[in-house]
Amino acid sequence: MNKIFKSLVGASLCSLMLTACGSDGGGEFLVQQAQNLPINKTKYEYPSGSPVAQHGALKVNGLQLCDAAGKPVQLAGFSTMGWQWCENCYTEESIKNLVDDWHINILRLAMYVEEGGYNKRPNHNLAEMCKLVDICGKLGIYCIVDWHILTPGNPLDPIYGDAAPFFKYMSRKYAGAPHVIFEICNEPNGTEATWEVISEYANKVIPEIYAPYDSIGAQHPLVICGTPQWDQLVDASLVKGRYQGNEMDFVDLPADDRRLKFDNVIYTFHFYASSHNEGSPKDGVEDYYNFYKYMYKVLGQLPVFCSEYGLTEASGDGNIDTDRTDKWIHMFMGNNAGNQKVSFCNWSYSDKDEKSAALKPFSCSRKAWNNTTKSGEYVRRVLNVVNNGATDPTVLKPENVYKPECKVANACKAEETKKP
Ligand code: IDC
Repeated sequence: MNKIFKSLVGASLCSLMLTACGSDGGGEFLVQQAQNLPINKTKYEYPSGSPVAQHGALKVNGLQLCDAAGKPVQLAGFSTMGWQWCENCYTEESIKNLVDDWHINILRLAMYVEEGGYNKRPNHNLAEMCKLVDICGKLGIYCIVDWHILTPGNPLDPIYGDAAPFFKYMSRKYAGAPHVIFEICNEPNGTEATWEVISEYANKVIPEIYAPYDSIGAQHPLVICGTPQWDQLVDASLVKGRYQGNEMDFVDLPADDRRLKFDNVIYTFHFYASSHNEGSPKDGVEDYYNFYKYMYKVLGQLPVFCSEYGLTEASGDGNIDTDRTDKWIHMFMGNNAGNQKVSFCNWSYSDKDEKSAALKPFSCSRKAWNNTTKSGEYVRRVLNVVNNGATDPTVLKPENVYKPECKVANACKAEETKKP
């Protein structure tokens, strides 16, 4: 392809977690810890009226993510940045502000494995992860435990060898806690990371996650599973030949159903609006790389969770495109072949010096939690509309709804303007 991407919990539980999440070591230490950790049987009490108190344990039903009462649920919030770069952005105070002021109901906890993350300081990262899971529980919002692989892009690479003990540890600790969601691998990428490889990895890790839930008789937690090419070839489990590098990105391919055989799994899609949009022509087909067209259809075939999106280019920086982001979010609100409501987390709640960050540089050290960038301001407004029922004509503009019948980008607009 033309490289479109380069693309609470009560106080007693908290203290218990802090002791259990303490010292440093990793690797064998974690394996041993996971083995010995008693399976948690704590009853969780979330603040009344909070998102988790309202919706409880989440369950995929067909194409739709539903709540404990079987009603469709759509979560919207943020992803953290890799906290090795801005740990001071994630405190109980900052997250409470996100809940109270920005109306998030989910926070994705992006724990990089490489690039100075978990593999460098396993127990420090484990402790940080547990601290943040506990804060989300205390505030009554959902959180995603994200094993943030990125480079290399093969989740089975030996460098990610702690995945199974990590998930075993986390699931024993949080078994039955309805606010905890597991994302087993961020963005598989590269030619090695085919659906066969990803599903082999998933078949290894998901049973580790489910086992403690089985042993206490709790419903399996929601597991978010990555898809090839940075979470873009979302239907790779449904067709033959959808893999990175074969230049067959969005063409129709023969059916070959190799979906995962677990009862609470959802597939990941990520977009960065300035890079992933109407795309470009190829082989005389004007909308060959049209991401909207592709995902409109996929959302009628698979349950999908957008655990990361940006307004910028795929680098996380560069041009910001709010109209094209509107188009994606309209699609997530149900404008798709399955009328599916898709949950979404923005990259990123941080003050890193890049255009996708929600806060301006140095905001976190000053505890200036509302010191928004252009991207942050847009996301804040969208959350106010989607999660808080506000009316705001500056975001989610009706003219930005994707119309599948308009084959060529902007064709409908052109047709409409032609009308007398
Ligand atoms: C980027 C960060 C950037 C950091 C880089 C490290 O924005 O500050 O230097 O990671 O690799 C993703 C990844 C996510 C990327 C983000 C932007 O999941 O880790 O973060 N992105 O490039 N996929 C698409 C874009």
